[in-house]
Amino acid sequence: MNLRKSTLSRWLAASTAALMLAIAPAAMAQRAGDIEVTQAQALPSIPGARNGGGFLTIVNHGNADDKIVSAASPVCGHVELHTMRMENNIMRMREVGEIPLPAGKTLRMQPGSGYHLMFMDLKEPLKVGATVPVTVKLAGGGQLQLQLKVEPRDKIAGDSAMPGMGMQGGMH
Ligand SMILES: [Cu+2]
Repeated sequence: MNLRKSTLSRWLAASTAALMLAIAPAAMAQRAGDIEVTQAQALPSIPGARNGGGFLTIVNHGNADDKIVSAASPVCGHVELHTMRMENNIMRMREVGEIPLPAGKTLRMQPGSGYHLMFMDLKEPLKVGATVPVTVKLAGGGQLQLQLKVEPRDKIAGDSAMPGMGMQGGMH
């Protein structure tokens, strides 16, 4: 009896440890060194569109500048680093080689202007409620394994964004 009991409890302890090991890397990967992702979201793709947008809120807790140098995801052919701005009243996106993460600053990617991740050649549409696994590589050597939540536009970077701000560029 004693033997069976201790075998069972040992098995339970072992499988609990295995489960925790399986969960821990995903949870901890939101942070790599001084770089912490506090929000990871994507917009639902427009019907028929082959591209989609991803938006991160990233805090650089450190004293040294860092930058995003590349990103990848299994949901699409490849991920580009983009910036968006108004040029002669037309919204233009262009690819950039890197996205800067200045020391001590928070980068809040938002639809309508500035930096975003662009999912090129989506394998299937991005729908609200889905998650998009994305690996982000940093110049400092860090790597983030993220799960971007597909959410409606008004929920993106919404925790401290001011109402109406960030959308105005797209209205004119
Ligand atoms: Cu883009």
